[in-house]
Amino acid sequence: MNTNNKNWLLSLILLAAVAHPGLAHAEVIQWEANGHYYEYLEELATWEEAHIIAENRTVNGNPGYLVTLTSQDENDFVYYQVLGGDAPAPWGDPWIGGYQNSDHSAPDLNWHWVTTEDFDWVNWAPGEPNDFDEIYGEMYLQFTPGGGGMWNDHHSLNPKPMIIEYSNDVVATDESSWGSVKSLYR
Ligand SMILES: [Ca+2]
Ligand SMILES: [Ca+2]
Repeated sequence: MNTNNKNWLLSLILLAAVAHPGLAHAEVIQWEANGHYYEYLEELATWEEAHIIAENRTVNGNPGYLVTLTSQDENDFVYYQVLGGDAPAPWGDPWIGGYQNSDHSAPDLNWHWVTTEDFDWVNWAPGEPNDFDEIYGEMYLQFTPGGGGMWNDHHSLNPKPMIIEYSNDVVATDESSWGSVKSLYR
């Protein structure tokens, strides 16, 4: 695709995002590698709230879910192109779609994506995951503040912005299994 076509496509995508009602921060970008759409949503929510917000949104008929980062290339695209590198919102680095399914696990065990994708590629920041909060544990995934796109495990008590991915390729975790475990989380 030549530069003019790329610019035209980007304009179309941005126009579609601007036309989408109710967004606090509207910019939807498509990744050529997989055709998925990605959006940084500057709406503050706990991880559990963000999970629901994401699953109630669509772009061009593609259902949303908190972003799943399953390769270095995807992580780099989201961090540099969608989030703009080390320039996240000042009130906190955004949620991404990983969660841990037991508060009795070692910090690095039993992590899952909100989709059916395997949690086999990881990008932990040095010293993470660490269950730093001894009271609530740290069961949710976020970009670590100022951390070059690496990850931190965190509790869900502080509202943060989120990154949403949109595609028809992956089936979201069904609500029955999600419902049975989410009451464990903080
Ligand atoms: Ca993904
Ligand atoms: Ca942590």
